[in-house]
Amino acid sequence: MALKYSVVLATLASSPGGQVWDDPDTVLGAVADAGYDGVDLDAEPDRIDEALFYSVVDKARNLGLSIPSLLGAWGGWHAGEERDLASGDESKRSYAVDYAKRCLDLGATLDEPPVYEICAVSFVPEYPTTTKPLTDLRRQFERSAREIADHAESVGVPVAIEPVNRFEGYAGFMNSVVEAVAVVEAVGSDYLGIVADFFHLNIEDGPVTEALRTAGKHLRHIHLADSNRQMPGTGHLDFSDIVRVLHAIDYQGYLSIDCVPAKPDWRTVLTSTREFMGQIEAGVDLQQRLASVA
Ligand SMILES: [Mn+2]
Repeated sequence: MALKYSVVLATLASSPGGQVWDDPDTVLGAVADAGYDGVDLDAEPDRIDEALFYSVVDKARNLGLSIPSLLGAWGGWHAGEERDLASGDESKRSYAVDYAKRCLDLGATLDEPPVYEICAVSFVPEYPTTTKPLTDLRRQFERSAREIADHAESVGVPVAIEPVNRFEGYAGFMNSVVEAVAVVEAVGSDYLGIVADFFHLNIEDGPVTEALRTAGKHLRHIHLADSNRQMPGTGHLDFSDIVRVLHAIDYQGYLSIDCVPAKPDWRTVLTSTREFMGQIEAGVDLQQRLASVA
């Protein structure tokens, strides 16, 4: 079965003219024309004007675009404030949990519940290793994940952990899929899963295909990029192998473009990614047909 494709719209905003909140008709029109199935919107209930948010939701729907995911902002560079789900400071940790709960409430107002993403990111990056004890980070993050998953269940909106590479998240904590699986299984909620971002996986996990199998039934959403965080086809990931694994684990979610910065320009990112993935999928289908007549 054909895979479904979406676009993390925040990633297009780094290219002139690609900011959906400034020009929704142009950006959403280009996404629909390029053959996408959906768009991922920013989860900022306190910052994005409500009327603007729902006008974008309506425009997307009228173009036949679903909203498979809401993107949480966790890094200081992205959020502009401290949102630390692994903080040892209880007031800071609960501030981040409250942000997540408001995002889930926002997701609950949409026709189809989107997957909402959470990450463990320190406000001030420490490299090569965080100075905070890993056991403390794990305990605090798991507590946050459990509180958020409880809320997710009560409002019927799924939540998923995105492991983030050491340069952007905590260096040494929640960087890999296997760490996320451990928290997901410890919490044990059907409403808590995993987001696999190929750029992060390529840095922190083993082969991307192996990491996808490790995520397995917990995989809720994918951030699509090549090993260099640019358009698929420009790095060294084997997308034919990736597509075969997604079929093998019966992945039902979307692959959403998360290529930053959007180069050479946002329109090329849209059209080239969709064309490339279409060719990859067609090649995998042809291989299967050849095998079936051998
Ligand atoms: Mn991502």
